[in-house]
Amino acid sequence: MNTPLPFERPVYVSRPALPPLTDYIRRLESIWASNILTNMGPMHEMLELAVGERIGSGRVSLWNNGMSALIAAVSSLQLERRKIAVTPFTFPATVHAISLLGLEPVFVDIDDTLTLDPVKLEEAVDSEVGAVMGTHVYGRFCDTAAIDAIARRNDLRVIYDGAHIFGRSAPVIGGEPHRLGDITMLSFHATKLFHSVEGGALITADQDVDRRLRLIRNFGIVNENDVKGLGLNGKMSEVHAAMGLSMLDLIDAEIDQRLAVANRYLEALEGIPGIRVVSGADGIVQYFVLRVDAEEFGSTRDDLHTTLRSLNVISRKYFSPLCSDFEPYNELPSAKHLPVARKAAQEVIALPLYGGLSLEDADRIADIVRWHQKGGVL
Ligand code: T4K
Repeated sequence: MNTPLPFERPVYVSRPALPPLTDYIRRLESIWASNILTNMGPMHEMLELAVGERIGSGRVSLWNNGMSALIAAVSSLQLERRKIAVTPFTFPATVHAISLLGLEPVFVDIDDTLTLDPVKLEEAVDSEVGAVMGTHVYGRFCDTAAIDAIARRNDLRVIYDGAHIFGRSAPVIGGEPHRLGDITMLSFHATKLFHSVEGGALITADQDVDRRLRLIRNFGIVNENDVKGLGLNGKMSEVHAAMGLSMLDLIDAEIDQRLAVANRYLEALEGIPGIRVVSGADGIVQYFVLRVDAEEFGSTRDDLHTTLRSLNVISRKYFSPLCSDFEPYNELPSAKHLPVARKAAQEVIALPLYGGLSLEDADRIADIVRWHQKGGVL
């Protein structure tokens, strides 16, 4: 194989899809006309309904980002026990949402699915643990049935960080009640398959939880004369909601394009020793992630990452280092022994995946992986 040529411009791990500008401007014009810019205006209400319809289950509230939504989710559960069991294999937001509220994360190892290991979870639960927070990493669902059973036995509340699950996921969430836990969070950040530039949502089947969440979202304000409980400003603005509405019109086309790119990668990477593709659930194409078995591949994930970068392919090591290794957490006793998560963090690499990536570019990226495996050096 010839030495691959570098891409002329960086190829990023993700690129936001954008609606036609005219479509977005049409919505902005209506905002200009109404002079309502935020505080649950008409765009917000339309998007909340539309996302709810697409999800097809539970009550959906919109938020200004996934992280504030997670903080609100934890806060709304009014836990008496001060610890929350959580995966270390996630984005820092998941764990910070626990710690910022003065609660303590208890890290629980993952299994080969890259989500919480139910056996380890049950071992970690003691009288101080009041909830569990799992991440459906890359759109791979946690074993929600097993977690539900553990939660019932131990009187735990359950939150799912579903930052990555938006896709053709409605039937997946809607089909089985335990899929939602008490609350599931979605992120609508610009780097997500569906986005509103910044944004997020919470889904719950519990009417009381939903009511509390809506209070928290707006400073705890009940009415002009009353504030009930603590709250924050978690509201999604009208300009963000307008973007969400415009993006909803595009989302199925974006999913189709991403599936085509993902399938092309699958073909082009076939037969490379030491490479395993880790995909999301059906119709969830948030990331295209490889696990690199250094021995079989003949090189480490880090070396592959360096080669890709040298050729202008900006792959990412989601999620490495583990959250448990970061400074706020690395002294916790539960941060010490997480062998399965640690191995995963050494092996994962996310290749560029977005609708605008051409199939030829996917081939070129796969060729770089193959060339690197065959011992190519720059
Ligand atoms: N839980 C989980 C499991 C999460 O993954 C996340 C967020 C959250 C919770 C929190 O949800 P939010 O509060 O964000 O709603 C990015 C995103 O900022 C973050 O939302 C996401 N997860 C995380 C996995 O990825 P970075 O630091 O990797 O982003 P950045 O700026 O390096 O972007 C990645 C690439 O995307 C860039 O190389 C270029 C491209 N890009 C990025 C942006 C922002 C664009 O092309 N255009 C853009 O506007 O965190």
